[in-house]
Amino acid sequence: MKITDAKVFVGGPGKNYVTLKIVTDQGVYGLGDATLNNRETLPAAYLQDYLIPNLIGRDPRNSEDIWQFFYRGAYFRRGPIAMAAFGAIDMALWDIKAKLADMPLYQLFGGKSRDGALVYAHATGSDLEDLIDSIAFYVEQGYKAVRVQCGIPGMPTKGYGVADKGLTDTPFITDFSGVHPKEEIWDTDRYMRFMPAALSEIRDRFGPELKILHDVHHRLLPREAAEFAKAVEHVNLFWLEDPTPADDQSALKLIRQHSTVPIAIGEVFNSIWDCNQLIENELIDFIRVAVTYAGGITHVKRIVDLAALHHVRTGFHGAPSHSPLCMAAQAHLNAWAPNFGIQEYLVLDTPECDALFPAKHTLINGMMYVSDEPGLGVDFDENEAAQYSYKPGSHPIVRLEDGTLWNY
Ligand code: CS2
Ligand code: MG
Repeated sequence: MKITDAKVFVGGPGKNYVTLKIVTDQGVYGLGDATLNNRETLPAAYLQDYLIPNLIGRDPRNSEDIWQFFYRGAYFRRGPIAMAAFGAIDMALWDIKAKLADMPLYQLFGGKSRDGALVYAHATGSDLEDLIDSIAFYVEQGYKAVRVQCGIPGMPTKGYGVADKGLTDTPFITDFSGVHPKEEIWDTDRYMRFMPAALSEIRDRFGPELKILHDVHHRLLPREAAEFAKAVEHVNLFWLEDPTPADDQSALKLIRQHSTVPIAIGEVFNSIWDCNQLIENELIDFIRVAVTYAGGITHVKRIVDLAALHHVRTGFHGAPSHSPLCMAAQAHLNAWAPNFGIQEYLVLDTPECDALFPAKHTLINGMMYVSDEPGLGVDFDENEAAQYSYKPGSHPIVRLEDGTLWNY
């Protein structure tokens, strides 16, 4: 069996999805996602210029050797651009393998450990009452877990994950305003004074059952993160996410010394070497990698297996930037993983997105049910794709009030 062609498509409704289609001489094709948010053209170029020419003619069933060829053969290893490009190839090869076996992907991992996988939605508010309304909106829809992000009184600009007033289900589409980032201002003191009490109030309003998650989004220093984690311990959060940048994995020890709040980290990681110390030293409770950014299914399965040895559960990234292909790969891993935790779910469920990526996965009452179709369970409509093209966008950058460049 041989790979005869591979095509890359960039664009989509509200997103610059980077979709790879690998075609074989037996007519079976595989789909993969290389969407690196706000840097989408780079994995696309890596695929077109370097990886695809070395893919043609290979046996698509040899996904491990192909992964090793591209990882070791690059010489300069890792990084989100390369790992997103490999990730797409790997995802597509697993899709082909499962189609050949006439099985949904999760069967190739070891079958189902659960029917439904718990997901969480993003509640957001410009102030606490707005956020309470947003949480109530998702609880009404049957979600059992909700991430909560709130505007901070007096904060010069909105702050992370905050929608304008009255928008409860804001589909966070890419800001296609070009490559020049907008600037936001952050003030840690205002956040530290307001957010712990706000989380407390949310717990009081919604009772003990609701799983409440909060994303600090890398904004605190390790000591501040330890103080914050201690201050919210009584809230019984499901998790506190990215409390401090984890480039320095050992910095997380300080939080563990001061609080039992569950810690979730990993959405910015692209390899097992970014998180092996966090996992082996049990400094986190959830690993947040995404199949696309972290080298595909083959590499993410290694991370999941290491995490399982250390009581660390999965909490795969599922931001609006993720393609339904990445979310499908994660849905299959979520069905299988013995150490599944929760899945972030914010894919744009719009008719346009469904037309581009016809899929059979279902979301009912805050639970994701994986498709039993052979392969990933998602298709890709090239005719639909023809109407989209790349539009440059960028994350904001964040400064402190004195101008210091901070973490977005
Ligand atoms: C966020 C992400 O979903 C999350 O947990 O941290 O949405 C993040 O802001 C984006 O992926 C950045 O591109
Ligand atoms: Mg996050």
